Amino acid sequence: MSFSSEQPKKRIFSGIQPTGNLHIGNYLGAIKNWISLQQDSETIYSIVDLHALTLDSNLETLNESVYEVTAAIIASGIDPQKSIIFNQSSVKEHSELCWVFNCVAKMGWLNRMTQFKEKAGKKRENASVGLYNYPILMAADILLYRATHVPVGDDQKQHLELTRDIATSFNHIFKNNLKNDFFTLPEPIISGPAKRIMSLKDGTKKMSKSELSDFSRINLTDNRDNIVKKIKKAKTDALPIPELETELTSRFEAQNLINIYAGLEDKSPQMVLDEYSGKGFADFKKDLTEILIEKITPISNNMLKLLKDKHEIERILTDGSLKARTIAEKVMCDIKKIIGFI
Ligand code: AQP
Repeated sequence: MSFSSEQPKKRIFSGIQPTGNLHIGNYLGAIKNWISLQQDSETIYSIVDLHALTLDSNLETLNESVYEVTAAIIASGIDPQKSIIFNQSSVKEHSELCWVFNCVAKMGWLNRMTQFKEKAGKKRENASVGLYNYPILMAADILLYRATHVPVGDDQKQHLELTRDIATSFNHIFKNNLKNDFFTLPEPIISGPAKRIMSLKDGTKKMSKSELSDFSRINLTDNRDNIVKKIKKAKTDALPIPELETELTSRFEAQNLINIYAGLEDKSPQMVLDEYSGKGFADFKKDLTEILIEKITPISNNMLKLLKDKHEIERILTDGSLKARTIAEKVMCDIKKIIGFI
């Protein structure tokens, strides 16, 4: 696949934070889509290490996490021959464009972002300015490559809407210097029953790398024993599995396990209910455990193999960075001309 800095017909960009072990939420909500997209599109996938700086708790493990996350996405099926894989900090234009967008976006837009509210929590005054600005950097990541599509989990939908607002605003502010809109508006790709996988301990909370309890998630590095224990302990309710999806709406934990099963097996939740309705969760959990083991074990084995050769991971990232920079430098140069910088 060859990549140019011109506006492509279809170009995919997505990123993942090096903030600890990836989990099945990351896999089903993002990476699984990334794999299929690389067959027929230009695909650019970034380990977004600048985003990881937004929380102090990520700093200690940052370096190690970059290797782990890179290994995890390759082990899951992202092919460095087909996709550009690179670490965000190695392409300085991300930060440069972020500043331009800081001056395009409005405070009111950022004040509406729910992820900031969730992550900053009650100690908002102590949150970093970077955490507040996170969606602006995300807009720069996407628009720097003039991406047309962004595969993300449901949790990132609001940030993508902000990216579209920034692109529209940029096109409008500089319309006198442009023949046509410079940025096309990127579309989200959010699909399937696994677009928001919830915590195994609380079906109202997103499964997350930074949640303290390891029992809240299935990591891509979990072994058979861990998976058995975690699914056994996963919260459910006393009712049997229902016939219809509508009967799951207020049964958050039950719905989450059905969605995980459906996502892993490429089935709709209704197909899973057709198979299990009337049964209790004990039988269902046994089957879900086996499917998880079958899907995750090859990924974690592959990942461990890749992590034995860190130089190879560095080589892949350096190669990806060179390719990413070729596009980013040209786009940034165009943007500077449009703004009027000399
Ligand atoms: N629970 C989830 N269900 C579905 N998709 C998810 N994603 C994350 N969690 C879920 C998707 O995974 C991609 C990479 O996410 P990220 O690591 O860059 O950031 P995040 O969304 O903040 O993920 P975490 O796990 O919650 O990380 P921490 O705890 O470090 O903040 C994105 O496409 C995301 O939608």
